[in-house]
Amino acid sequence: MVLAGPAGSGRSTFTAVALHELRHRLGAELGMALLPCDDRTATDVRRYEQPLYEDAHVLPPALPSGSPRPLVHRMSRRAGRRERALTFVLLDTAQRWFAGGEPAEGELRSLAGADAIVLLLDPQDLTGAVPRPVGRPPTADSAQVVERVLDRLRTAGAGAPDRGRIGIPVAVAVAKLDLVAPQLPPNSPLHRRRSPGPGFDAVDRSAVDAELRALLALWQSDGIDRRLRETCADYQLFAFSALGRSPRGDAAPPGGPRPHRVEDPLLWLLHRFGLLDRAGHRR
Ligand SMILES: Nc1nc2c(ncn2[C@@H]2O[C@H](COP(=O)(O)OP(=O)(O)O)[C@@H](O)[C@H]2O)c(=O)[nH]1
Ligand SMILES: [Mg+2]
Repeated sequence: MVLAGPAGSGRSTFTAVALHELRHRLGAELGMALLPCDDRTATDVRRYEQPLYEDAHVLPPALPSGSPRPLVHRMSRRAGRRERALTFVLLDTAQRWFAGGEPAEGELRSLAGADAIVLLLDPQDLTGAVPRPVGRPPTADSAQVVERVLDRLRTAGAGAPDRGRIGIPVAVAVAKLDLVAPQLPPNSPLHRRRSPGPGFDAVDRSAVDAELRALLALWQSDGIDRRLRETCADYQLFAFSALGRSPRGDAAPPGGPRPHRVEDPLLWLLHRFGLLDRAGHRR
């Protein structure tokens, strides 16, 4: 799974918090084990977790530094007598990949080999969602990054193309939902928490997807949705907050991350890849 998005959209924070949640909370809830496949992954995961969970510090903007390395875990789950397992590879991307110009060879290779994409949108780029911070560089624009990623995915021939469209599952997620949540109506499905249990909630999934489609239109960003519909055979819209509230400068919010729906894109993908059944449906 390749994680893409503009600089500062929260890719590295998502990586840290989603892995932490999978290992410490969701794993037990879903009856699932997540084990690093090699020492390098174990060391790299610590570089993501330590600042946020131990040093109470936001992640350095330069993470991942150098050539991004995939984090490789074995994910396994017992369902009845059978064990289902998959190799879960997460690649947090370097910003320069999506900054424009010709795609580099390493970039195309990673995209061509990806089984799934998680593509983050920064709500600060969506007109009318939250004000765009002064000084945010024009290269850090979510709509532009969506264009580039879709373009590169097609060039790389990711997945078996489906009638000319990108065949692999694409999860598109509005990050930093805490910035947007106060303006949402009280009955918005985005406020809801996931009902605990070892399943994938398809009803909640379609409510959230529909809500986000409506919100993108409201935020004058329905061009993004149109583009996704034209180019992706299998995509869904998500929204999450990894931290739960805004950091103050470089200090992580007191008490550490309080994520909201950060696991949603992963649960959808685990469902798509056969590791997780729909809630109430057991194989
Ligand atoms: N309010 C809020 N800020 C966040 C959240 N996730 C990340 N950020 C902040 O957004 C900035 C960029 O995050 P980072 O993960 O480094 O983005 P990346 O460049 O895409 O890897 C940092 O200051 C983070 O603390 C969130 O859930 N809510
Ligand atoms: Mg980063």
